[in-house]
Amino acid sequence: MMITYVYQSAFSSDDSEIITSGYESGLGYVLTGWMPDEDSDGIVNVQDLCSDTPEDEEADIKGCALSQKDTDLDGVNDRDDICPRTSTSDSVNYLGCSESQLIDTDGDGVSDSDDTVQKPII
Ligand SMILES: [Ca+2]
Ligand SMILES: [Ca+2]
Repeated sequence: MMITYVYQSAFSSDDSEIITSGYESGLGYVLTGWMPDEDSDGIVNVQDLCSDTPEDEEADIKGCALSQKDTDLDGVNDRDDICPRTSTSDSVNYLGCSESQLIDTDGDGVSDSDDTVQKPII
């Protein structure tokens, strides 16, 4: 027999688990699932790529907060990295910026490494 739920919801009773329930005609509300969420980031453990997500940060759909990611692989996490897209061959300062990302020859506020239109220097 196939059960069709006309309404489904997910909630967490104490933030360490995600419980799903549904409403089935004739039965009322029924429990449909339970999965642990140990770091309470809203992503269940089986889908969470980053354990121990800090409570004060929001996790993405993979369960990772900015402080747990390093998108440009420069050794500085995305929360602290003010220079995204650093070349992997460059060394960086504590803010995740390489030497070339700090140079702004035309003074327009865009570093030379990201600047596609250099203003003429007069
Ligand atoms: Ca997580
Ligand atoms: Ca960087």
